[in-house]
Amino acid sequence: MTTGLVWHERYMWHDTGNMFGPPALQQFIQPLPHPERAETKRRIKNLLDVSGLAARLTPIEPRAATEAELIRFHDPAYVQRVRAVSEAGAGQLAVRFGATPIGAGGYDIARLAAGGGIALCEAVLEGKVDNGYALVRPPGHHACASEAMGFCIFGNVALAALHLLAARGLDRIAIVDWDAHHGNGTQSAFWRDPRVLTISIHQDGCFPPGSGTIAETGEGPGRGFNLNIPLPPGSGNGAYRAAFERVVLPALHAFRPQFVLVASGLDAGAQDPLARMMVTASGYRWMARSLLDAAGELCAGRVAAIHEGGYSESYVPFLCAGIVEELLGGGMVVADPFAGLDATPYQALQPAQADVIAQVESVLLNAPFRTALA
Ligand code: 9RB
Ligand code: ZN
Repeated sequence: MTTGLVWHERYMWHDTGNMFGPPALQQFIQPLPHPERAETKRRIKNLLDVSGLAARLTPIEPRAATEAELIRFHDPAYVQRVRAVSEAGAGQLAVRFGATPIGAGGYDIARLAAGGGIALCEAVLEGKVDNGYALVRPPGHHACASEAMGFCIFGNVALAALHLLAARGLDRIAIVDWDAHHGNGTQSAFWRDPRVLTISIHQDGCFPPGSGTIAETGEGPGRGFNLNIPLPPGSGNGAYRAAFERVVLPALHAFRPQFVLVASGLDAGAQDPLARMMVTASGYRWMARSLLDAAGELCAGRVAAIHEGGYSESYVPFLCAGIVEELLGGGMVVADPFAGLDATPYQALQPAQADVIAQVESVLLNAPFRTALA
């Protein structure tokens, strides 16, 4: 396999500052760096480099998404506001839940993140690489048409899908979001659009507040083309595997995408400070492998993973390396130093988790593209 890697030093310069959390925390605790900071992502790149994996990857140069590309999803007034705050030096973009600061130059970096996903999709479509990973920041899956949210400024994955539709003439794209938080922004981008099947597996009731229920399935022509799998806190490899076997993979086979995009958040990992899930590197590897196998059958293996959240400085690099190794075709150069977590009690599918998955299975059985479901 040839696997592309999108990376740019400038991604590390997106400045989120050191004010995170509710005011009551900030009053008494020495300011902490924002969780969505460069360090985790730089440590991923470092591990890819020192392990020799990066040398096996094809570098894909990102470019800044143009304003015309951004407004395929975003409100032009919102794009101008992001630009104005960035040009003014810094500021808080989020109108709800705080937490989405931007620093000087952040507008161009956010456009480079969106453009990184687009560049990767183009490289895959042109056959320059078979698949790839875009190690971008800021992340994107909470960003809405006219609202920054949850560290996300522009909807990187949504914009990549819109590019494949608008500029490359594709008409069926699947997005699988394994970030521990609900991919609400991506969901909103295709809420009424049957060309894009959006699937989010996330921790029930984590972030954004109140978002990501099973009942959110899309509207109008898009009805049935959005699947949410809100798993209970504490879900691990067994729950994620069952969600894939019973929902994600059957949905992909029924929908028959021409391209699979992954919103690759690594905060479902067992050591994450911003979520309460228990996925290990072997769990992320298994999910990556099963998506690659499905994409191999359905769309010539066209898979582009675009980075989202993931905040454990010690674990996230190993989760990402595992995914990248699967993209490269398997094998194990970078073993999980925390593989002992695989044997944590309750890693196997639990009844409360199976119950949620069964509910989503029945939503899937009524999906408009269900005819191919045997
Ligand atoms: C704050 C709140 C957050 C915001 C974002 C995340 C995770 C994002 C991610 C977690 C907690 C609320 C600062 C609510 O990784 N997505 O993939 N907390 N946000 N209230 N306040 C004051
Ligand atoms: Zn997340």
